[in-house]
Amino acid sequence: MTRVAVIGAGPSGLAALRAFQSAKKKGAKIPEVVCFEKQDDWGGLWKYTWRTGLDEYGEPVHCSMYRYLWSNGPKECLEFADYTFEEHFGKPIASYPPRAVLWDYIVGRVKKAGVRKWIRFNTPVRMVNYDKKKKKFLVTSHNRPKDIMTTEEFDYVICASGHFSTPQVPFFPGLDTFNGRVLHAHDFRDALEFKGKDILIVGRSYSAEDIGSQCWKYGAKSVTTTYRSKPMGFKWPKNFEERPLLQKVEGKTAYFKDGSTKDVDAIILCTGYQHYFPYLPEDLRLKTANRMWPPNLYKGVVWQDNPKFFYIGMQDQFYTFNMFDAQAWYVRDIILGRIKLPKADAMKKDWKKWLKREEKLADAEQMIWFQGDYVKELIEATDYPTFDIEAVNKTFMVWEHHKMDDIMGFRNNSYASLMTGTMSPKHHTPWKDELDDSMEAYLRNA
Ligand code: FAD
Ligand code: NA7
Repeated sequence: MTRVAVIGAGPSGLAALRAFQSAKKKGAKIPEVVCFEKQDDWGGLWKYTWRTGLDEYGEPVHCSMYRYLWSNGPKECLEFADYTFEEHFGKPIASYPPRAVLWDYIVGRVKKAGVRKWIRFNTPVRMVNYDKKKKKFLVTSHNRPKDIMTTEEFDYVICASGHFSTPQVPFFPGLDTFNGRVLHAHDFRDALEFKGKDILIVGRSYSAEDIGSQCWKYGAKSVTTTYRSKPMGFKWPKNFEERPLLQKVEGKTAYFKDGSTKDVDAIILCTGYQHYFPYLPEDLRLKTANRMWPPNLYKGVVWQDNPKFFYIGMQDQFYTFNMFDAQAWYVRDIILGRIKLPKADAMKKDWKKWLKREEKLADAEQMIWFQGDYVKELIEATDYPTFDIEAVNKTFMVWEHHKMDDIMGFRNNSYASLMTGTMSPKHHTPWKDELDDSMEAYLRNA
């Protein structure tokens, strides 16, 4: 029997499981699917843990999410086309759910699909090799509770282990003698730790924006962010400011590129993540920065040098859950023989065309339209339920405007579902005043 290994049970890996299960439900004969997951539960980054550093087995903690995290984009843009929020919660809900609500939603679909039995939890993949003679992958995994390493043969491998977990940590002179806490966003958990403190945030992207906003919301005395390329440019509240790049730290004093200084209590490095696959050999390993079109992937998923090896979710992301679905359905259909791959040179020509277009993208709006076009192309090739991509792009545009208008208030807006047409209700409490991020609080009717 044909065997498929899926590495990771986050939203991307779960999309792959759901894709196969949905084909089976429609009567197709599907391969045996085995999903390896290093954590003790599913949901990937959305599965919160208080742990940082190493877990109970000595594995690097995967989670980069923190308490009080609310969706940073409208839920309407990430909604599954085959399982709506309304179906899951039994009623329309507001547009920027906290982490626990989104985790519940992700998990709801795969519970319904009954695919948990395909997953081996607490089992990190240690190595994957391709045996050219046998034309099989040898996947070595480690059952941590039993401490047993096993090597098994698979016909296909889908790598869905995420790329926002291994931090990218630059050094600034004086960090080693700084008289306060220094941490990377990956290890940030509870904003209350920084209540009453002056904090410095390095970076200008989503983590910097959101961790800075959270610390402000939970009572930091001041938030200073420092940028390398350009400021974020939002209308920040009065104790929140942006400065050019940090040059050095002396004692508790931070020195910036414009010659200014600021005394701070803690430094949070929101400097991004690495695509890091320690379990992959050279000939299968994707090497890329965090970008909209990582190279060497036909249709963004097929590994050019071995088209029986796939990646899901490796792009920088505006689109998330439904893009992972589009990718998973596409990969499934290649494996099921429903989509025929072209020859190697034609695949290369195709992804290079996308790469060329990506290199010219000038701003977030162009990136959104680019990613929308990509998702559309994949969806048209499979039986994943179609939805109005242009309307999703337009919702993203409105979201961007809402952020520019009011960075601490954009989450108070609501949008219409692009799957059901239902307008989402407004949340009962403004985001900046709602300190309780539990599912019960969020789902409570006003
Ligand atoms: P992940 O969620 O990272 O899942 C990968 C899985 O692979 C994990 O379960 C991990 O344990 C497992 N794994 C890793 N290595 C191995 C191994 N060797 N063997 C076995 N298993 C392994 N997206 C949004 O849509 N909205 C948001 O508001 C949002 N906020 C975010 C906030 C933060 C702080 C971060 C870091 C990301 C955020 N994202 C958000 C983007 C996020 O990347 C996606 O939502 C989604 O989690 C990606 O899913 P994934 O399955 O590709 O990766
Ligand atoms: P991103 O989006 O990859 O951004 C990384 C940021 O880190 C970006 O602003 C970079 O600056 C900055 N960076 C990286 N290296 C340095 C150095 N050496 N000095 C200063 N600044 C640096 O990662 P995020 O963590 O923000 O977001 C990842 C995901 O988490 C995202 O999907 C969200 O939904 C949540 P640059 O912009 O290049 O000047």
